[in-house]
Order: sequence, then structure tokens, then C-alpha cells
Amino acid sequence: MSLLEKILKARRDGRKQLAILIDPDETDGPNLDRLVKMSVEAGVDFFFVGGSLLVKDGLEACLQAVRAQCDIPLILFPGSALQVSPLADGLLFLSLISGRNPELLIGQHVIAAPYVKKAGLEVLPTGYVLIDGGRPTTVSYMSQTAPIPADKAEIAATTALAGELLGLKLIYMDAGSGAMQAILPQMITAVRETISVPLIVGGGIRTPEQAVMAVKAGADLIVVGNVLEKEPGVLRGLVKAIKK
Ligand code: 1GP
Repeated sequence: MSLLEKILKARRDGRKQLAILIDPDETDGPNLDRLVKMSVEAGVDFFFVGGSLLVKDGLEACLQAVRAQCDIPLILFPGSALQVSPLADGLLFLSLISGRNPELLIGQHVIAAPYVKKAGLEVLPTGYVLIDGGRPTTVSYMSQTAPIPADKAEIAATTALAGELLGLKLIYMDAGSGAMQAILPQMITAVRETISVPLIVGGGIRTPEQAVMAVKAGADLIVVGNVLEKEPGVLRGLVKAIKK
């Protein structure tokens, strides 16, 4: 079954899913091994691997290390055309549709396209919608785009709808890694009620309660990263809460 089919099937069956975001700059060595082990035990659905800015050249080593330890699917979450690797299973081919930076709507895609094709990855065309999480994040700075204000649910909904109408297969609403405030449930619900493709939600989710709120509001797949770098113990509770 393809990665997209897995996500679609879970949505049809009413099963919520969890992806762990691994930033290879932040998590490596024994910390990475521990996170992978805990993810296997807890029943994590996917690893997203990447970041808005990677400075340690550790992407391939990270993919190799995770692959050696488990078969949880590895999906690249690239901040740029440099983050393409055949060692992953799939790639979120992200178009930053909340922004108006042509480089991140199509420019980097043109550069990456031949490498993506050659890598033989499953490509997941994804509309990436950046939401204000209360402070500037690496992604807002690096992308040079303004996030959608947290209380403008109708802008998020129509942006996501435009992405779906353009043929994108997934919508990823993100408050950015380490956001102070996760995306408000009202906004998640407004987007959920407007689109029919699977909805990924992440950014600033630190507790099982927040994860439950997001899935109840309509998220199909939750992404958590930052908190697990500091408190990996939260993982089990997160999976339990989402799967319930
Ligand atoms: C960021 O949605 C992801 O792109 C995860 O965010 O690191 O804040 O959990 P956190």
C-alpha cells in the first residue's frame, strides 16, 4: 500500500495517525536511537525528516540510522531542494500556499524535480499552510512569508481549498516547530469542513490534551517534534490519546 493510500485508508476508517518530526540537526546518536525505539514501542505511524534549515549535513546519516532500526515509513519534510534522498520512502512535495514567495510555490520544485524522480520516492503533493503560532519561527523567517493570522479561519479554509482544487493531495497546517501556540481548534474545524483531502496538523503540540483537541477538531494526522527532543517520555501518552 502506498503512503498516500495508508493515510487515506486511516481517514476512511476513522483512525487518527501520528508522525514524529525528526530534525537531524537536533536529534542524532543515542537520542535518535532512543526516540526510534520509543516510537516503535508506542506505535508511531510515520517519521517526517527534515527542517527549514539544516546545518550539520546529517540528513542521510539520520535516514540510515532510523532505517536500520525499524520499518516505520520515512517521509522527507524538506526545507529546500537540497533535502532529497533515495534513502527515504516518500517526500512531502510542499508548496507553501499560504505565502507569496514564488521560490517556495514552484521555484525549488523545478530545481528538485529531476532528483526527486531519480530518487524513486513516493511523492506526496502537499499544500503547506503556515499559521501564526505566536512568535516568528525558523520557517516563517527562512520562507520570508507571513503566516496566516491565528484567528483568520476563513483565510486558512479558502487557502486549503484552493490547494485542493489545484490537485494537491494533502493539506499540512503548521504553526512552525516550537510555536508558542498550537493551531486553534476552530481553525482546524473550518479547514476540515471545507476540504476533503487528509489534513495534517502540527506546530507547538506538546501535550496529549492538545493532540486530542486537534484530532477532535478534524486533523487526520498530527505532527509532533520539538517537545520530544526535551521530553521523549511524552510520546507514549500522545500516541494513546490520538489512537483513542
Ligand atoms: C513543525 O509541525 C511540525 O513543522 C512540528 O512542530 O516541533 O512544534 O512539534 P513541533
